[in-house]
Amino acid sequence: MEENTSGLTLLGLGAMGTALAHAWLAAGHRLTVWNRTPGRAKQLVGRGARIAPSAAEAVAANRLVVTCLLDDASVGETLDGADLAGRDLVNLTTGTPAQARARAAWAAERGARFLDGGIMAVPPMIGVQEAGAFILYSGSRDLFDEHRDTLAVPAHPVYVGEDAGYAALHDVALLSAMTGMFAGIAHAFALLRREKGISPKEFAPMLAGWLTAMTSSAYGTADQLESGDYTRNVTSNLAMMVEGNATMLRTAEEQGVSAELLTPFMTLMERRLADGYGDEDTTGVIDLILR
Ligand code: FVH
Repeated sequence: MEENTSGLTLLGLGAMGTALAHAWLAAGHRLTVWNRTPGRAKQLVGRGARIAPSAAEAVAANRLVVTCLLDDASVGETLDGADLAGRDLVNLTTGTPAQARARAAWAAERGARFLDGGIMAVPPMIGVQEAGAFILYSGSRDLFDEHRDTLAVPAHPVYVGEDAGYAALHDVALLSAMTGMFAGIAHAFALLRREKGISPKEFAPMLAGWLTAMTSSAYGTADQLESGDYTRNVTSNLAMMVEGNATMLRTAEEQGVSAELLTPFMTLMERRLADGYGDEDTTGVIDLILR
């Protein structure tokens, strides 16, 4: 396959890879695709995509090569045997920071520039500018700057640093915060689950509004961490919050709900209070979990 300089190659046509392909094709980009299971690529031919017979030939077709595969191991498997010299490799496969750093070194040994990406979106948000999706990037700044317009097509690109591990680290930090929020949502609905007089659909806007209002606490935590003063601008102190925990635990008991989603965090709050930090809020918990 002949190399072209303005097109791009996409390896991986799962749910996310297919959404990326549609976005680039809709924006008029020349796209070469490859997928392990070839049938998944066929639907894109009618939209103008070129199907490469092998991953190596797909890599040879364009300077810019994007991978969106299951995991880091599948990236290694797919690119094994491809000539990466002179390529700009952008890996949108979710992985850990250490995997991203190792993949960056691996790409450099093969003569490629490397950018790791963390997609903060689900497939239907890709290519929909108003959906609020963004993609975190870290690694080669030159690669990012040169391909910024192309990278901006699926979702807003956010560059977070030369350290190739930073995109994955930001990604996982955001997903971890989301996981805690999902735990809270699950517990809240469980409390109401057996109440005939409370409709989940009526409660949902109240819950979403409350969580939205509470997210500004992230700024307060950041300010305390950067100043080193965990008592700065405290509005609800730990001593008061631990008292409130008792009410939450009693209510869970009354409603026949296990408190297992809440207790890990509450236990840490109690430990911090017992250590004498009742005039802080919950920022000190961060120090307790650092190993
Ligand atoms: N889908 C989502 O909501 C999330 C949103 C945030 C980012 N993730 C990450 O994106 C990567 C790809 O996710 P996906 O949704 O496209 O995943 P699948 O639909 O499961 O497709 C997986 C593709 O990977 C290919 N593949 C798997 N193993 C291998 C292998 N050993 N060698 C070559 N290719 C492999 C698979 O091929 P096939 O099964 O069709 O042959 C698919 O193309 C992922 O890192 C998410 O965490 C998505």
